[in-house]
Amino acid sequence: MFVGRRPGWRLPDNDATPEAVFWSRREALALTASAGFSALARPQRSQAALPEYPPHTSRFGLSQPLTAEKYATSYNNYYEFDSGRARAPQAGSFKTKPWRVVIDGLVEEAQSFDLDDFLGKVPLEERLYRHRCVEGWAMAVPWIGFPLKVLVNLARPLGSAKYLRLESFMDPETAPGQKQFWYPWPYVEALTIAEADNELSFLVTGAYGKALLAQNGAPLRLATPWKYGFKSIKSIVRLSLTEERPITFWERQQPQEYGFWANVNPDVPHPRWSQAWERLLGTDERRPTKIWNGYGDYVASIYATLDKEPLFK
Ligand SMILES: Nc1nc2c(c(=O)[nH]1)N[C@H]1C(S)=C(S)[C@@H](COP(=O)(O)O)O[C@H]1N2
Ligand SMILES: [Mo]
Repeated sequence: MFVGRRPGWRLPDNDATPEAVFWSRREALALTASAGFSALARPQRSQAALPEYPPHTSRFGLSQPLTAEKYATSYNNYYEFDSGRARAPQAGSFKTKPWRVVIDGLVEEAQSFDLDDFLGKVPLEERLYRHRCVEGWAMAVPWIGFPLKVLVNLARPLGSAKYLRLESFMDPETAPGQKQFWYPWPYVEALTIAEADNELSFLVTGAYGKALLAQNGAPLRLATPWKYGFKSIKSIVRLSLTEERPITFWERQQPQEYGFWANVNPDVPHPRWSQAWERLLGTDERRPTKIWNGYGDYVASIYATLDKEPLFK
């Protein structure tokens, strides 16, 4: 019998919410959901399911229901397209194929490749992850993708590399938000090497059993579920290993409010609101925020020697 340690984000089959059950429950709840959602911008609808993608009912699970797909794909945050409430890109004109990705900086072998070519070679898996936006809403999504370290290790980082900088696309013609010159475009995020190497750090190419939709960050976005959602950078075109700590998009824009670390903590309020509670997207439920968004068993050790850093901002 296999008695290896089972990661907490991986539950036995019978713990994962069966899609049909969760759907009927969420559809019922949707009838009572507030009118706010009906006013949202029309999101890009489903692309064809990709046969090579793992099935919905994977062995990765959570102890809470998934967020209904229609909320996770319509209540979005994507400033390149819309800084308003809906924030779903008018995705029709956003071309995510072909998509080139570069990995460079302090590496032995910089690479530039077509994402589809790369995805033909890397095994994809499904993970049910919680997501906590710094603004107080939360969701749980069945992402499809592969561990971030798979891509980073391809380029063989040098010993001098201390950070991974991730950069989104730049194209103000298709992304009108990028004409708002007061933002420091392109969107940039960063992790330490230890964070990027952590098993939870995941590059996402799909969700809900399908190719990722533009509003969720197609064709390649990050998921670091123990950090506030703004770390989960969308539509990545470049990953660079650096020695200096990169200044991230929100840190550059509003350093009093947003820092580099952005780890979830109910006890450290945002300067303008409490982080003690979170609102579950698509429901009327509120529940207490968990430190590290509930993923402390996997990530707290990264920070054991960093107690002088502002880890929760
Ligand atoms: N490039 C880019 N990535 C981004 C953002 C953005 O505006 N631009 N918003 C971030 C924020 S604040 C959150 S909460 C999540 C939202 O992801 P979702 O729309 O898939 O829920 O994306 C993050 N990644
Ligand atoms: Mo967010």
